[in-house]
Amino acid sequence: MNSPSLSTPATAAVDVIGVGAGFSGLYLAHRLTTAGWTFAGFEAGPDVGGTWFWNTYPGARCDVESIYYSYSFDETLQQEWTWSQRFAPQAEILSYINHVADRFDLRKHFTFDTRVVGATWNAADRLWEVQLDNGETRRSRYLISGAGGLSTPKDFDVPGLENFTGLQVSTSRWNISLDDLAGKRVAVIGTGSSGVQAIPLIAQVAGHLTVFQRTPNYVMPARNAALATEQIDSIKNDYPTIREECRHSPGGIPEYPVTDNAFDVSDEERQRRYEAAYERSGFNGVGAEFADLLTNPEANRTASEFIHDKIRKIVEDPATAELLVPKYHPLGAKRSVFGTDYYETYNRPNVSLVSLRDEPIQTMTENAIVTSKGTYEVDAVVLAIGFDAFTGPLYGLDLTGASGRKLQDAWRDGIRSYLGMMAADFPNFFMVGGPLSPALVSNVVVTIEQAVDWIAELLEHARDNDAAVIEATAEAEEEWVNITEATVAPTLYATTDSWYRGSNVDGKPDTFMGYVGGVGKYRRMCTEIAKRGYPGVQLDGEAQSRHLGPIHQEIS
Ligand code: NA7
Repeated sequence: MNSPSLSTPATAAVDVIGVGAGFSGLYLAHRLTTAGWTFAGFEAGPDVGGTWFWNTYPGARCDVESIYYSYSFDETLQQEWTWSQRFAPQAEILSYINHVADRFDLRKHFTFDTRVVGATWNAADRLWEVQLDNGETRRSRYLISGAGGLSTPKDFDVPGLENFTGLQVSTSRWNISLDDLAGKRVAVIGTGSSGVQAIPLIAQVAGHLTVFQRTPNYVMPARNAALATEQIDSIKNDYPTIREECRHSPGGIPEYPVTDNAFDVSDEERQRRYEAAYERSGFNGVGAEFADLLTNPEANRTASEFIHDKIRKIVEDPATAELLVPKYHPLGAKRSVFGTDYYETYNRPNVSLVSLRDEPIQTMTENAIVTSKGTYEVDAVVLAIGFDAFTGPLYGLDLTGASGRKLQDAWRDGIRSYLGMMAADFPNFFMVGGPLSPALVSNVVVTIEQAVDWIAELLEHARDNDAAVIEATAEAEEEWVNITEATVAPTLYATTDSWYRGSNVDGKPDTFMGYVGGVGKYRRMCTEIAKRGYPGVQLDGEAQSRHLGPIHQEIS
């Protein structure tokens, strides 16, 4: 195959530098090298897997069903891989990613144990100068981030943590065995998805487990189960249809259409539907049962109270149950959590709960957590405190754009992007599932595949037009920011502090970091943008149209 490379300057080693070897980076490498581009990938970890390489804590699994949370780009791949469970555990997802890397011979495109620590746009040569943590600089025409949304752990902002001399581990960099906690007095700080998955398993081995909870969350039962042979056969027969449904759905999974509102039905019917959703579980669970649950606070209250009742029924100690009841946000407005035996775990005699809303941590000593109300002696502390989502990994690249400004300065007052894939003033830089894309609130693998394909086609479009520089216009970026804000504004997401809005990291601007109009609509819009010659995108500084225009309103 002839190289499709542009007349790349002799100093540019490769057409594309890709960051990360997780779901995004691997498909990027496959898609672009198959099309003939030269590609050099850099991965900070020692092997492929991204999030699924690092998050090895007990109980780690994806809460999107594995048959959907997997690549769709190759029919043979999806026929030959068999998932064992509805929600595969981390080790199985990592095996799958390794299988994909082996099957398509993708490791050869990556340098491992090597982190991208800086990148500067060289306007004269029209390429990126990319600095690596081994001191080398590499050059590429395009720079594409597949660094993920949840790959930079949040700073350990627990006061006095440095005083603690016992065992300390974080869920996102788990480097001990569960047995290391056997018989110990263990503290878990944080009750998001990671904490909720780990807590029941830690409780089984710990001498005593104390959970330090800041914000109680809605935890719905995952209902994980082995997949039966007949189910697997039927899925494999239907895969093309299932994948197409995912691509055109709101959240990247096949969803049965819900059009009625919570008060359209009787109280009894509503309860019946919530019960059925609770039994069935699945992405968004009870929170997806009526169309207005994320827009009408009264409607939401019916679903929230349904979960409150479940908690009060499961947890035997009424005082503990009340602490676990989520009362600071509506169901679904912050990432819902799916667990196995989570609330039941608080019935164990060796488990207790501390509410940090009632008694904040003041400091830690060498062997204790000191709150405003008491001192809790522990041998081990497990931090499950989350991530600096989306911007953490991007700012880690320390990008300097065309005007000499850093990305973190360009976004200081609010996070911006064009379609979640490009940023004005950062030519030839692309993000797979970046901020303001649907990645935040969808089955991210669907968004990843769509973004990689769209970016690949845009590179081909530029090549066909003999253009070397691709850049989103500031006008189109502004329009996309406005569209994402207007889409989220009527929803309850906008009213709730969460990592979705950067509220978990001090100093982060308040921007809801996703597009909530649905992956189907987003895909159709991106396809239409390509069809119309990429409005909002400049090739070599020449704008076909500087504006995105009314495409978003025109697409249903
Ligand atoms: P999350 O969902 O951000 O959860 C972090 C938890 O840690 C949450 O309960 C936080 O309380 C709590 N937290 C954070 N910082 C502190 C401090 N300093 N002190 C006490 N408690 C703290 O992260 P996860 O890793 O569980 O899940 C991330 C995503 O991965 C998840 O949403 C899925 O998409 C997969 P808060 O709610 O902020 O009050």
